[in-house]
Amino acid sequence: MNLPKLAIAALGGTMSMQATHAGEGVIPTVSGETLLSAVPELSKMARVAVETLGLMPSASLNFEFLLSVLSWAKCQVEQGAIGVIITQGTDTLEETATLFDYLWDQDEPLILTGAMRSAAQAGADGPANLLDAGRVALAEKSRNRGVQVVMNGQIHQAKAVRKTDSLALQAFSSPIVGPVGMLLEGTVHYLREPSQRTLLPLPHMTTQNIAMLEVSLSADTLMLENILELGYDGLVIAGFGAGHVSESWVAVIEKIAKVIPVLIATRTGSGATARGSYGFIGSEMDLTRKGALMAGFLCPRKARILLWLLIGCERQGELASHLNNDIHR
Ligand code: DAS
Repeated sequence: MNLPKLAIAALGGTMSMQATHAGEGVIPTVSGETLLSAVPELSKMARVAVETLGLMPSASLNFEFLLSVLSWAKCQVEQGAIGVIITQGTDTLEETATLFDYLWDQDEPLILTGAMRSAAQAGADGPANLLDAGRVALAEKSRNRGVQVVMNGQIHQAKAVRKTDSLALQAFSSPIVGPVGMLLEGTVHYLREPSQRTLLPLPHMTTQNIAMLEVSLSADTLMLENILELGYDGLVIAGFGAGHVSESWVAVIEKIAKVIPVLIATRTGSGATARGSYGFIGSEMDLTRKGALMAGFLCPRKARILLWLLIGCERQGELASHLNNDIHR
């Protein structure tokens, strides 16, 4: 039988983790090949090409490495894969998904998955997530949906998904919009039509540094005051509520925004920044007048990815046009 080609890259994360000695913490050691062997059903559905591109906790992934993973994924599609899966740690999965989604210019699905329980743990979810990811990656109806995250029986759009629980099996959610689909009895179901996506060119620079600061009650301005001196190329602030900062931050932000892009997102974990509701010093209207940009529905981490990419392809002038209040883009 002529089975379709499915490509899988393993990068590490809890899915690949086990303890080398009893009583020690788990570390990434399990190869992609071994992960695949735990899911024999996949090899009945597709000709699977699997590679272990890394074995690391996702906290240690970086942009350069991820760009090389993306280029590997594109190569797989050129070589006939009808879908590609990347397995990685869940801690930074929402950021990787966003980065890839801005750059994935293929019709074929690129699916990210991981696990909340390590390979040797009772009830490990890695094999189930990998099988579900395979089902989604191979489904014709997954085409033209960009990058998606498959975890715990749900499918999430890259731009909407966030890790919202540290240890629970149901660690991922898409605030406001919910999952875009789900797996029921092994079948892929989508709940919405594919939404419009923003595609960006590959960055030709990767050395730009984007700082990210979160506001907090009665916070000092010490770190903020040093952003320019430290040579940052952009700043994202996880602001209060609808995108606000305290009065003491405003003059510093105004100074920084004259030199580098400053993006204000919300630290709340859900919802958009405001545009024209509040007028106090440190409000969204005040900060916008002083040169900052409001991130809309992009959470601070996703806003940082966008800023990094735009600076990397010298298109930061387009930043404002990418920050609209359309949750899907
Ligand atoms: N929290 C772990 C995970 O879920 C570690 C990591 O992100 O690599 O995979």
